[in-house]
Amino acid sequence: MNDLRQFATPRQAEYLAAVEQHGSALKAAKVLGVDSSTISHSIAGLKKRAAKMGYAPDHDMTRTVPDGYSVKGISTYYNAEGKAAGQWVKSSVDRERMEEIMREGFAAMAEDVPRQAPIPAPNLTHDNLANVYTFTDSHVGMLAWHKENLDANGDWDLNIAERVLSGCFEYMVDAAPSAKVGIVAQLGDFLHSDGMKAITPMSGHLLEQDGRFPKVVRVAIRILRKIVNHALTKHEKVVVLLAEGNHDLASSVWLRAMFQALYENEPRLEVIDSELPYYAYQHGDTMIAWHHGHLSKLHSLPMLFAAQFPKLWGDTTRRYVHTGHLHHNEEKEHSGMTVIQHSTLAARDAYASRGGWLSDRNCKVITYHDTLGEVARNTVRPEMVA
Ligand SMILES: [Mn+2]
Repeated sequence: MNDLRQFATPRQAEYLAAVEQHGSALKAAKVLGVDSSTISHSIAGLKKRAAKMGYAPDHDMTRTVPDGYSVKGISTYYNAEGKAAGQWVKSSVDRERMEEIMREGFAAMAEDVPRQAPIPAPNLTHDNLANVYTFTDSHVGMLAWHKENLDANGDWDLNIAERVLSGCFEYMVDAAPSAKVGIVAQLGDFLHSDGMKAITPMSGHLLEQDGRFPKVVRVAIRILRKIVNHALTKHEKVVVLLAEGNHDLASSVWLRAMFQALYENEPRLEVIDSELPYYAYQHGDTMIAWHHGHLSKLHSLPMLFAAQFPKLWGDTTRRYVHTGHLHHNEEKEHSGMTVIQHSTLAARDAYASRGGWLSDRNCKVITYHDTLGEVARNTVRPEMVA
């Protein structure tokens, strides 16, 4: 069936059939009880979409392209009699539609992920406490060379990332109090690049990447599984945040879908299920919130969280929001909420070194009491596990 109907929504198909049956949009509109302009706008929209896919028979365009692609250009050459004698159809990827297909794909893929078997719970934990293990801007897949950042420990590649990230995380877990709740706060930019092209997804900047993207994905998943499983041995309840960062807009989507599926049979684990990159968790009278830092400035976070989570805000008396993105430490107590910007464990790539952005490398576990707020803190540095 090579006509407009193949591109139509059910509603548009109904309009097309009615126009065909009754002879005009005006007559069809009367029968269907809608305005005739509704029908003509709808059919005009349909023709536009069909043309984008390569179908506009009035213009000799009848060669369509697959879903997820759009027609970039068609050139037809006509013979002396004015008849179409040949045609080039050039297609390109339809970004919006590709993203939609990708999201559908992630959801479908997650259905087949083998489920992690439940891990036995620890015996004794402190009911009032929640540990927040923050690691942000890990940039797994980034390549840094000590000759370019003048840091003796300044190399960063897939192997080093795996060793440092899982090592520091285990160090944090073992050093922290036996809290009932453990929150694994992966605060975004966990993956350095977001697809087969080593560029940032938002602005297209070229990235220094170690290895092929499928390899980066495997290492990223392996690190996170190891970390989450280790947290499950220490805490009665484990909450996992897989935040969106500006380097992993799409990858954070499949990470959340995947980890929800992977731990579906683990009743002690909860993945924070939000596609809005502002996240919050209530621990008694303490509100713990997160935002990678790519969309809002630090000083505007308290008001924004109050507006986005009014009930949680009103229910709590101690409030903390954690961010990353800028790779250095900064902490300030605002009215009603303390804003904590975290450092990163990753080394500096040539881009950051040449730009002069120097920062200390560490990760922190902060322990929150349900009524008293912050009561303990541990800092772990890459050298401690090297
Ligand atoms: Mn970032």
